[in-house]
Amino acid sequence: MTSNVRLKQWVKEMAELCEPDRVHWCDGSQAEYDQICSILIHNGTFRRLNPGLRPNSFLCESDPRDVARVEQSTFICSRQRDDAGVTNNWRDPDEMKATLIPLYRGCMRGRTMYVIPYSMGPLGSPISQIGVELTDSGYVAANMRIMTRMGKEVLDVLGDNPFIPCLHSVGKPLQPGEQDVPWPCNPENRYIVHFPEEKMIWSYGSGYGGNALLGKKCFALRIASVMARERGWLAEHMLILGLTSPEGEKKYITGAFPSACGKTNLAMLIPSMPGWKVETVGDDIAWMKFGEDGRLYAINPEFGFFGVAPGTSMHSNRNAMLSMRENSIFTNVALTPEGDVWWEGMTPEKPPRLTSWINEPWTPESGKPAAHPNARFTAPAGQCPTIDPAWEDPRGVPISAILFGGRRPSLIPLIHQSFNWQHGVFLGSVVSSERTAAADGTVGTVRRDPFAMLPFCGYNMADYFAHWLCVGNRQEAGKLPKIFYVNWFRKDAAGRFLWPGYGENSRVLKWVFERCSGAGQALTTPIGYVPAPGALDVQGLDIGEAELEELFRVDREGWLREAASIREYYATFGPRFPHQLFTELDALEGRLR
Ligand code: OXD
Ligand code: MN
Repeated sequence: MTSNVRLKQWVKEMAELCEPDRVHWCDGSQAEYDQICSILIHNGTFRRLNPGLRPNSFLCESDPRDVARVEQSTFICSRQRDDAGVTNNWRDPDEMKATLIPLYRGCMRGRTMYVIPYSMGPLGSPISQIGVELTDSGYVAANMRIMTRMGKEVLDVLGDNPFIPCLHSVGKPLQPGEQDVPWPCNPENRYIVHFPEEKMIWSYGSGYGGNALLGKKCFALRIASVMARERGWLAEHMLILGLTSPEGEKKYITGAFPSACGKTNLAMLIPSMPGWKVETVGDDIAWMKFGEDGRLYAINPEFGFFGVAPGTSMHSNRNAMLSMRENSIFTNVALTPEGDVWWEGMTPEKPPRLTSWINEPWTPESGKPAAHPNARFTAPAGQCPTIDPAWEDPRGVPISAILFGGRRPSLIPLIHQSFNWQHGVFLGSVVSSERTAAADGTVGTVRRDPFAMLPFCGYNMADYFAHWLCVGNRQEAGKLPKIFYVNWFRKDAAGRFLWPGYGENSRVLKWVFERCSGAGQALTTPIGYVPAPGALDVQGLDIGEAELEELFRVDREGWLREAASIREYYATFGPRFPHQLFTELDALEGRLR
């Protein structure tokens, strides 16, 4: 077990509150994982997939009411409302505890409380952090073993030091003799709660990944963003990739795109450009600190991928498909008669017969999706064929460029570069995207998602912008990463995508690379730098001059309307909003007029 007095005391207190039948301290071993999976099979939560097709892998169907992150039930409970800011749901911490403690009382009856010590980041890295999750969900325990480094070794590294306490319950106690359901949850009482001053997380009522695997969104983004601001680093919703040129020069790039907008695809991209190579450090979260040399270094705090399955195929993301070929968990996908998984977009042809994610017989004529649009795969990152040799380097990898982006059918060009760091922060602050199925809400409507952190910033977003400005001011400008904005999703008047995307995005990465090494040619436009004619390598690509022009067109009228909408958006933040961003907005309008 552990000598950590605080940890032992907290586990004891939480067990007294939640009254589980038993407490299990996870050691993180394969034998323990196998045992948890056997229990989940016995309970009807997991189904073993055909070992000949998908070794050591499981299918799981959630309750149809518990399929995505629930932003309306996610709270930042700072002492002052203003410290949570206008983009977060706020509750007074004492009031929230008074609501939750009665719910937690006895909530684990009939269940096991798993104690999961986990490290976000390589064990022992100076950038890593340790949390302990208590959960009554075997599904969570199994997923945490893939998504984090967890178990005994973490306790050894933790020693007597502080940790982030994370309490999770599905909120469904069992009466003596009561038969459990395959996916216990409590949709009427869902709370995903963060106490930023205490650095503590309480989650109740949901078993879904982003609400229940507390190392990921709750710790590595919401609580870590608070820690990062206090200590001068950055915790971001970003992929990290390594890009190597045909000459063998390597640069690392991070990218912040809203949920389900292609971070995983970009992180694992197979370049269409001969001689170029992309390697994967992470697909969702980056923690970044300045090194002694003044450069920004990033680690991926996660150990696995919790990716969106629909749309993933050998064509769209071969490396993701190979990452999940074994030792993986699939949630809310469809089952084939052979005992393997399927989802929309996995193959060009739909299979004739399946069992759908709601466990019903399915045929292509059913008229309903076979997999839920937010169906997920959980796969060990180490199984990714393109995993970067430095992905577990405790020092992190040096970052040359930061990309922002979202799904915007019009206006935003394929790529533009900021004039400087402050302008780059402006670009991050106005990220907007069509909503996707990753969270509850209307899919397709455009919303602002600054830095792709709207659902994940653990404090006042206005202070977050100020933190980004401040981080840049403290460093030598020449050592800071360059900042770009990409949009793979611009459409023509007929509604067709102008850019082929996927592997062809390597052409855009090549220009980014060249801009970072000082070679790439650019045109100055009112919104930033875009590739000069001929600077974007389109050799061998079937794209016409007219399409290229449209991809980079800066529609002054459209941008003036966008600037007005940004001004309205900025006005919602109140007095803590940094004036430098208004300066950037004024300058943009000035350049457009
Ligand atoms: C995710 C998300 O699961 O952003 O990564 O919702
Ligand atoms: Mn994400």
